[in-house]
Amino acid sequence: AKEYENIIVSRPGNGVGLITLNRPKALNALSSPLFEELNYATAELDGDNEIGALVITGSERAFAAGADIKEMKDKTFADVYQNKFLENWGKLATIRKPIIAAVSGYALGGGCELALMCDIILASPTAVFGQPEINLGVIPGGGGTQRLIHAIGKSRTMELVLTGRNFSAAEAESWGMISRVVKEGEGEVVKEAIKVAEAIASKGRLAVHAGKEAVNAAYEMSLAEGLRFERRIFHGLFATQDQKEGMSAFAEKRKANWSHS
Ligand code: CO8
Repeated sequence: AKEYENIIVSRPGNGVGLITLNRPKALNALSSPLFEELNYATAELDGDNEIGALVITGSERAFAAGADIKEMKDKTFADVYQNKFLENWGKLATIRKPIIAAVSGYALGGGCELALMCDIILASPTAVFGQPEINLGVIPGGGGTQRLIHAIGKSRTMELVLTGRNFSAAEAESWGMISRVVKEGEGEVVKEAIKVAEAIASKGRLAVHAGKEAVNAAYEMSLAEGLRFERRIFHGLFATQDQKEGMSAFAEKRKANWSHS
């Protein structure tokens, strides 16, 4: 197993891989080495047959307070452009297994964008979201302006991106950016995220991957194309053992035993 310095990888539940961001002194600021480790760990869990879903979390105080400002401070345009600075962030969105963000405390800038790259967001009542990049003389660079639009609409996205103001878990919930706010208490949001991940991991993997792929396609396609894409994937699942098993189990009034094939 690989040794990590900026994250902790564990397996807390049935079929669940948990990645805990672990730079407490910097409020989990997303440095390049941290993101390299995160990409490595998510790819490894994605390829692991024992794992059906992933959870990414931080600490009670901070999910992640953004990209590492101290690392970025002295970089020039030539540095960031030529070295494709932070381009590898996009890799997270290519993971096939569902990823749940369990957010407590600060999820600012790149931290908010990291949560938005995940498939499901659960938040503690203490969560504080925001895209404060405007206060640093820049704009979001990890999808904030694009994914937020889809999640909460133009007017709110404009307000948040242009004022840099923070917003609460309750606001994020009322706008539909997150699934829900969990009950207060230390560790509650991670516990709840693990439960959701276990529920997903207990299903047939092929159908889960297909479901994620189809939902994500809605971001890229027109309604007509998306509906056709969905129908084709739906048709394709009739070639799987899990479809035979799932429907037979229903008819025979028993629990399905997925072979993930
Ligand atoms: N980068 C580096 N270090 C950080 C960061 C950060 N983003 N956030 C906090 N820290 C460090 C602090 O410098 C401090 O370190 P030290 O003890 O050495 O001084 C330590 O963490 C604790 O922080 P504070 O003392 O500031 O703690 P407070 O409780 O007083 O404040 C805040 C907490 C409000 C979260 C405050 O730390 C803060 O405002 N942080 C910066 C938030 C921010 O602006 N984030 C956006 C960063 S820019 C970004 O994310 C761009 C994304 C681009 C993605 C591009 C992808 C392609």
